[in-house]
Amino acid sequence: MIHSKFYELKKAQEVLINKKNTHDGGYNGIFERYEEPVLTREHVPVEWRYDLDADTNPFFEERLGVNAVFNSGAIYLNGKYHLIARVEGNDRKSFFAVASSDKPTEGFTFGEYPVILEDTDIDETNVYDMRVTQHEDGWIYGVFCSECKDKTDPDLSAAVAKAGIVRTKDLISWERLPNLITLNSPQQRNVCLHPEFVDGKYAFYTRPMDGFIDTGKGSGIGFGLCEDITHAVISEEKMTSIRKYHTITEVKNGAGIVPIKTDRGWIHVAHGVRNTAAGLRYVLYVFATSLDDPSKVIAEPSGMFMGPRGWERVGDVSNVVFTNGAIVNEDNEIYIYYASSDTRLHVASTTVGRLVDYTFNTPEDPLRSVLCVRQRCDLIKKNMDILAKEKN
Ligand code: M1P
Repeated sequence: MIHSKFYELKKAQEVLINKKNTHDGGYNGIFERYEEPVLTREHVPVEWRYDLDADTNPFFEERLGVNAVFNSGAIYLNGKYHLIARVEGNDRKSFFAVASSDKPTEGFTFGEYPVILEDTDIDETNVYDMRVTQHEDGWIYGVFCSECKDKTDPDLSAAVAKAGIVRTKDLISWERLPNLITLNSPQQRNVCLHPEFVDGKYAFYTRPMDGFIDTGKGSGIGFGLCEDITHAVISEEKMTSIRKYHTITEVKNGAGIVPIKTDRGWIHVAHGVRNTAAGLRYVLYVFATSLDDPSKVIAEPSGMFMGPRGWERVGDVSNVVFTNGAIVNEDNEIYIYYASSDTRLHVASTTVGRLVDYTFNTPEDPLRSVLCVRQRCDLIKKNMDILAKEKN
């Protein structure tokens, strides 16, 4: 007989999954945050964590616990919202799992099994952060970080990050393709496939890195083309959004969501990292690239689009917001799925119109305090004139 606790846990989980999610009441005109996370470790099916056999689990103990559910790819298919989440076991290894819902902000339930990746490399130890691209070639691609121990370095934490590639038509069976090779960058993380061919080739946003954590000479988000995605090799990476001194991207930045096509350009929501006395701080920022040349930045609003707030600041890796997935539906609503502190997954909503307005009408960072004050005083003066006029 199955332990009664199983049914209790299932019931509690159902309540959690179906809990209505509403805006948190904050206002900036740009996006709305939702109060409840869309995925947490409590959303992971009980059957994935417990052994239901009373003989082998008489105390109904959790056997394979889950520590966190966070950085998630996202795709909208046949009217359903799908998240391809990073699920991290208590053993620190991550894997991917698809959770789907009819609604963008609540009701996400995992499928029967996690994503089964083909085991192509005995040295691959961890996989995480899949960006899911519906490509114009008809496939859905997932590009993720594939991590191995750096055997050339005796330091036990030394690792090598590469970009793994899979493709699917149904989010159930996934074909593994060889990892991306970037001839000029020894390591890659935060790689994202552009949804359209560029000059007849597959186009990737990359993040050249000298080391596993440090981007080193890597000056920002790169862009490269390859002929054949089944043996993807990029021989040249151009820079798109670059890191800048004393900005939110000073330490590193990386591609986030698959860029959203608008009539003004491709809009990217990426992450930027700065150092602080309390450690690294990760925020989201926005930039746009040209429709004619998706490597060319044509707008970059100043500063952060979204930073960690309130309880989002606390988790396994505190002071982090991170995104690798967003959905645009047929009503031009945008749902950005972002994780906080490498622990849980949230959602924020906006619209194509509002995001375009933010991207192209928010002033750029003038990069020096004296110019920032001038920028702000110009705004205040404009408003004072409007208020004075209103009074008369
Ligand atoms: O811990 C914060 C994030 O760190 C990494 O991002 P980046 O490569 O830009 O430093 C990623 O491992 C990401 O998963 C994680 O959320």
